[in-house]
Amino acid sequence: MKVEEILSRFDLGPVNPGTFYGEWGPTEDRRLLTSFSPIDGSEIAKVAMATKEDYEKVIEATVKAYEEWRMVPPPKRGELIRAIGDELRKEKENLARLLAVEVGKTMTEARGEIQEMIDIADFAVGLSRQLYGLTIASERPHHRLYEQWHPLGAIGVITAFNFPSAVWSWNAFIAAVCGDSVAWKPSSQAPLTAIAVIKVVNRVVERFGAPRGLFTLVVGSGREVGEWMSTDKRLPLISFTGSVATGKRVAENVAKRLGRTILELGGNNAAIVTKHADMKIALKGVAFGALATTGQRCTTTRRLILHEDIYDEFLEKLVEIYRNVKIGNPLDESVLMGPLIDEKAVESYLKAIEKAKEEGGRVIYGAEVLKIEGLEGGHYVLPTIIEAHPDMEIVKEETFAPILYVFKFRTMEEAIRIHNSVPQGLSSAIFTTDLREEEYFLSAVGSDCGIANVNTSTAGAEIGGAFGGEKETGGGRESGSDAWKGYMRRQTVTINWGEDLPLAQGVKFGGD
Ligand code: UN1
Repeated sequence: MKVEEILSRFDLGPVNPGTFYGEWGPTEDRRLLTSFSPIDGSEIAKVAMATKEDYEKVIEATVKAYEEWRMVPPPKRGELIRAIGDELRKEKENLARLLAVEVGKTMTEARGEIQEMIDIADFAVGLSRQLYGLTIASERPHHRLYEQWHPLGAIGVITAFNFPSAVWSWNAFIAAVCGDSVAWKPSSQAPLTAIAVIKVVNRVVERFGAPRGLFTLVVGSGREVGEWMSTDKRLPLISFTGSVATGKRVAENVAKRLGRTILELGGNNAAIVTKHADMKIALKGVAFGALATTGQRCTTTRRLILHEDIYDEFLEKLVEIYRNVKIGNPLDESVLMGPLIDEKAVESYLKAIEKAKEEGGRVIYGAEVLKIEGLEGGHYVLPTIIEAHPDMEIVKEETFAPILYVFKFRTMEEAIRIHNSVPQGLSSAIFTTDLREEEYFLSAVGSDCGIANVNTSTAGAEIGGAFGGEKETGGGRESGSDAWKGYMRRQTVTINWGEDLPLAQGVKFGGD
């Protein structure tokens, strides 16, 4: 399928409006953002960026939608999300293709991302019949004490290029069944995917007669739109996915107005492979973790901690896998690794390798920029393995590229010390068949991450669990489990149905 054909499926032209506030905003007299394909560097289409006035319209519409939506019974909200899930099922292949062209994901991963949206829609539908609070024993006679959960408001969601649609849906579908409305600022590197998603979703919103500003869109620079959103008191919650540096800025802005944040920032995820590991599983788990999405996932395996007894053998086999990775056009179903997102990402890749070498690291595979015939404008690199030391500065940084740093360990204490020695704390994995090693890793002195996996990759979490991490990863949780509570306000209710007014803690007042 040609790019033009994919664009036409979503009614995307050469220049597209970048704001949606119940209707699409203007393109005239707007600064234009160009979306380039990382596959060959070609221009896909342009998008009009929001002015402050456009932004105001978006937030007004989102707030207005919330005011209506909050009184719709949650299971009715769920019906809308179920229909959105069905619409996504129909559009899965088209959306996946557009996403692959815009961010360079392989087709299987692009389909996986749309599937992730469908899955969270299903989860949200079930959730819409739950949203339950506790009833608590009251210390007073004829009193009932319980908690209920109310919608929070219009919320702001800021997403990154690497999961340009799924991360929005983790937030948006959960928020919507909770009774919130959602203003979305997508990544400037993936505005077309966002526009297509909003179009698909709003077909259903319209059909249902749901408020038209329930899911709005505002494309623009982070410096402007991100700043407007994080300082906007009308948005009680900002969910941000991106770098630690920008996340800190968002957190500061939102904290200044005592708003809430859900932060999903950098990861620097490690896999520990012990001498008791099932080699086949460990090799596949590490390779997928390090290479999927060309090393540009928050959950990418960036560090490999190998037991000394299996060190040489494991690396030899891993290098063999790396050698056979087919790199190229991600639309070709046989390709395993596509391009990096842009030229800047290639520079960061080269810079990190240089720094690693300066600090004493030894490249054992990769460290090369690739030019692929017919795709000369694309941003391809060889996946890279570097023998490193845990004290090196570069291994504490998240470089969004397929670079894997390898360390050697002897004892589990040492493995965990290396594992936990970075500022980030998102995902982690251990490969072992030994119960003691596994339990040690999962114990309070084990992995310090929000996600801890056994015999499976650091990447590729299911939507049913809460997603997020500790330390500089920001502490936020999105997606499944009880992450929904972050999108609602808790109200503690005390009801006195007696004929007296007994006070708590035995306090006497007046004539008692
Ligand atoms: C991200 O990279 O921001 O666990 C999200 C995974 C995916 C989500 C990654 N399900 O790798």
